[in-house]
Amino acid sequence: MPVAKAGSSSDSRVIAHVDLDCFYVQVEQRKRPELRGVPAAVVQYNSWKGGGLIAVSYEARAYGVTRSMRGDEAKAICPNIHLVQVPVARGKADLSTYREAGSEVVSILARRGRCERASIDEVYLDLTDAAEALLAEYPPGQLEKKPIDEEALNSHISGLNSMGDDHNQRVKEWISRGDADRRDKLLACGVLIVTDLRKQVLQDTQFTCSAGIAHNKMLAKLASGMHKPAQQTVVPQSAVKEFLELLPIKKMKQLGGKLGNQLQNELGIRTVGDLSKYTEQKLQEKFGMNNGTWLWNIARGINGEEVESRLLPKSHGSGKRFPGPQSLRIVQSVEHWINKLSEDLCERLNSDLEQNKRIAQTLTLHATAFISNGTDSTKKFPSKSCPLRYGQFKVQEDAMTLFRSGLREYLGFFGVNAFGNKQNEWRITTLSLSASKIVCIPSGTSSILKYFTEDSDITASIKPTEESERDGGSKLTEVKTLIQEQDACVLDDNLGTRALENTGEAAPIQRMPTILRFFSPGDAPFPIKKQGCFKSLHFSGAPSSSGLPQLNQRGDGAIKRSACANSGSRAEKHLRADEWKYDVDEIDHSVIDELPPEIQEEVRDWLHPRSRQVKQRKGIAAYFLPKPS
Ligand code: DCP
Repeated sequence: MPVAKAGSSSDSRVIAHVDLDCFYVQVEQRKRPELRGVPAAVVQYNSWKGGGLIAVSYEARAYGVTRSMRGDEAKAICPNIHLVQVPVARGKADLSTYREAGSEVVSILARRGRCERASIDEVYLDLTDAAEALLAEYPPGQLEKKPIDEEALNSHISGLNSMGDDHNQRVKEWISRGDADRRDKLLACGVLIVTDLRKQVLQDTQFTCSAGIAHNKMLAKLASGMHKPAQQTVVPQSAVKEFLELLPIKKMKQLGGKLGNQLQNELGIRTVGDLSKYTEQKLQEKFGMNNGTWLWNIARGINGEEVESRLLPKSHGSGKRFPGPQSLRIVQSVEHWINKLSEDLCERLNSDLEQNKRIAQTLTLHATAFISNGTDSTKKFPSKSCPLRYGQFKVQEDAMTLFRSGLREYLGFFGVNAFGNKQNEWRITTLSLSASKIVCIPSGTSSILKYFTEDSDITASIKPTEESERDGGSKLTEVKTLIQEQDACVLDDNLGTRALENTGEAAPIQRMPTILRFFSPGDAPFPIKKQGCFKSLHFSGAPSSSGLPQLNQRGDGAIKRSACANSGSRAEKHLRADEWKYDVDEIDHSVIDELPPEIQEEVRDWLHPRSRQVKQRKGIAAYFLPKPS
């Protein structure tokens, strides 16, 4: 749900959205330079009709090739197109090369400001500090004297009528105008900074990217898509109204779905200009206070959303599609693929743990399904979540429990018994697993780290509570045979990373392993003794710039969670204010006694940060930034 935030004072920020051009294609072009400058596309691991296209070069787009096509279709309209198959591992697309390439770019972009990795190939930057510093170097009347890079002169300035031969001259004048207001001057500095960054990305990685520069995230994102590839677009405050006027509301973030449909169907609103004609009160009456204010704001280009300090992905996901006749129809086939997805997911969780000292806390299973004889296609297979236990077999086991729980609920919509006679009526067409709620492990907790990397008996003893879930489950004696029968000609599809980002997570179905409760944000149940009984404490996520939980300034026992981010001064200023709160004295120490002996001491130390020397920790960027030469 959108959150209405005040936009006041946010219009002096300098925010950029950087998006790599036809990203997977560029990664393949770097591996095989002969693919540069020619029509090319990356296709899914799926040979049916030449495979589904997931990334298309701009040369191929000129022939009318689009992402929604299959390889054969693309060849029909562009016979000389080069189709490159996405790398494959475990019978499914392996996106690790693309993820790593994305990290290379992030490490460069993060050098100039707060950086939020928004997807595999998209980044938001808050360049306000850098722009202010640059502006300070050039006092009034001096900015025009700064030599301007040719690439910056190719920028598109929204609202500036600069068509024709004098484009670069007009842009130059706009950038160096002595009489511009401060906000425009800051944006002009943003133009110069983003130009430098894009050039650096190209030089170091061989990738081109496009960018949008504006006073907020929403406008920057919309702007980056205006001129592609390898271009940048600026939206000054004075041009916002015109910029948004004819924009279809469906292009706005969060209006692509239900709320957007409601606006269209119930009020006949097609464009942002249409939306801006409604008063805030009217929108609040129709859509509630929060949504109403948010809609009123976005219609005016007001968006107070901060750029979060995050260089690493928010979640990990692994998924696969089973289209048409390849749909899965027996539990054993589902289990086979869940095991594959779990392997993939665990590999990434382990590497995140090793490299970045981060752990994920929630495992979610998503699936799409249909009932072969069913008529009601509106019923969706429910996504199911539970606390994530580290170790491949545990993930496999928990994912199967989630699947059975989801299947039972899904079939319940149709009055079908999940594991009864009619079990063959269901079909699964996509399966995916995601690991989310990722937090950093406090620095210095090396034995906690070990606990997560090993398949410890302690976690093995914490089994999902819904034993009954297993009753109708897998009796896997002949799995391989069954799989061969059913999935011999499975066509593989890469689900894409985006699909896994926003999950509607259901409530946990099991009690949290004790150790996980130490790391759990949200409403995790942390048992404390209170008048002889247990009560739950509310933890809410609060990144801090240090690697350790700390007492707050008031010394009242509030703890701040460690941030997985670089700790620049501005980044610190914008950390969220909510905190993990507990009263140290109220914690039941028997909880600690449950932990493996080697970590008990560390956890005790952690719970009493006052007695602990808080180590200065390097920002997470240190994991990415190139070593000084
Ligand atoms: N991707 C995917 N499945 C999708 C959409 C995208 O696997 N349904 C992958 C391939 C893309 C990458 O994500 O290369 C980035 O997606 P974008 O939407 O940013 O598209 P591109 O970078 O390919 O092209 P553009 O230059 O239009 O941004």
